Amino acid sequence: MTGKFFDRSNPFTYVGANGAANAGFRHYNPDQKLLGKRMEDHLRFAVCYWHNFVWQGNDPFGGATFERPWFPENWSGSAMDAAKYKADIAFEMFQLLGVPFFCFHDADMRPEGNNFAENTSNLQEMTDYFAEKMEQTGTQLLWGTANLFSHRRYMAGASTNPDPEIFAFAAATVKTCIDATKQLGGANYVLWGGREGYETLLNTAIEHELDQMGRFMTMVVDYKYKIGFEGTILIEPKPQEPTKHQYDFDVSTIYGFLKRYGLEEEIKVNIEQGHAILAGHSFEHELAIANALGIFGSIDMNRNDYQSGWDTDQFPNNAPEVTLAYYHILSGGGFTNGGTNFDAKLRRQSINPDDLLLAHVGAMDICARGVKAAAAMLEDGSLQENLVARYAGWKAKFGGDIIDNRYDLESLTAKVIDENINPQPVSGRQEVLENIVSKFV
Ligand code: XLS
Ligand code: NI
Ligand code: NI
Repeated sequence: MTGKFFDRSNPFTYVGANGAANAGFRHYNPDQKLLGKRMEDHLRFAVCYWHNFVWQGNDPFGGATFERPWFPENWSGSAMDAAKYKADIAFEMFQLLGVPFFCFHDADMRPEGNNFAENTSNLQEMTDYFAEKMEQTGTQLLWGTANLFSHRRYMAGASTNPDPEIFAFAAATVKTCIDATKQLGGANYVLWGGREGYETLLNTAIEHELDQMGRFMTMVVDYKYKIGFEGTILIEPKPQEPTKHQYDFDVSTIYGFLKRYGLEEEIKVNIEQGHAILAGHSFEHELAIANALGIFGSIDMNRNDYQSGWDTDQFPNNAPEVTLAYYHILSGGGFTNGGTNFDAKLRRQSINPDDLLLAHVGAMDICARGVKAAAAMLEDGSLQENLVARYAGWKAKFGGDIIDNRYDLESLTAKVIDENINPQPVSGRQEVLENIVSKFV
């Protein structure tokens, strides 16, 4: 049931900054040290299973374009054998790319069963198969997740569904996926609320749905402790698509949700570049907010098409954007359990197997270029120094006293009058700071 899929057998290597495009990595040099840490350990790259090995190239106007041998219409054996062959190809790709991690949904790795029991036994068989492949190749799991949005049972949501039986089915499915993630030593478990939102308020009880989602998340956290899963639980914000209004709109909204349900110490965020844009933010805005609120976890490094506005999940290729993202990640101390997942898919005309590989090579390289620039910006320290100088008043006695609650409105008013306080504006120096960034990108 095999047959060669990729035309290559040697992994891509670092070819240096003068190497030809598509010959290998021009920036990604795993062992190179940045800020005292290996580049590979800063970036913690992961390849996603779904867009690479499951998505067939459909768009709203056309069907499959990719014709992979493991797709049902091209496969003559059993669905389980197709899933195993697909896994063989996936792990071959992880090795050719030299990525340390991958990510999966249950629905990506196992054939869909006719009921919950079949789904679970299919998942278990594939989890055991993945465990063997991971053992053989050394590839690790960044995160696992459950697909609670594709099947029609979830059309009105999973944990926020009006039907408690669907809530139960979703909860049971997540339990099996956390079990699989734990078995495979996953560093995180992700919850993306694909259909946790609504299409119309005419049929939606928002407060009820939020309470259901809070209950669901609490069950997930309780179960994590019960089984001793050591990974981090992450929620992935996205404002819309597929539902018109999604509850996990952005990082700030998620923080409010976590606070309301007492989960802010338990759950962090997996921030996707394209979702940040869809929410009307920049990626670095979302990263900076997550750092400020103490809930930064991991990233999905895939971008949108800026003209169409859709979540097109394209591979990253914008050096300044990627640099600013890693600048905020490194400023916050870098990844711990998290990493850089490419939740990215090819354009549907890119049908050659080699396109899959080279898309990732380019994406890894642009991230390496970004993280090198970000590390250089931190080492240079000018931006940091500017920040310290800008807020210096708050470190001095007067600012410190305000923060320490030594003043109220009346005593501040008295001080302004007594000391004739008449502050003068100072420059924000935005262009000067942008010029500093340009020096490194
Ligand atoms: C979809 C999301 C999804 C999550 C995992 O827009 O990005 O792919 O990352 O369910
Ligand atoms: Ni997405
Ligand atoms: Ni994503």
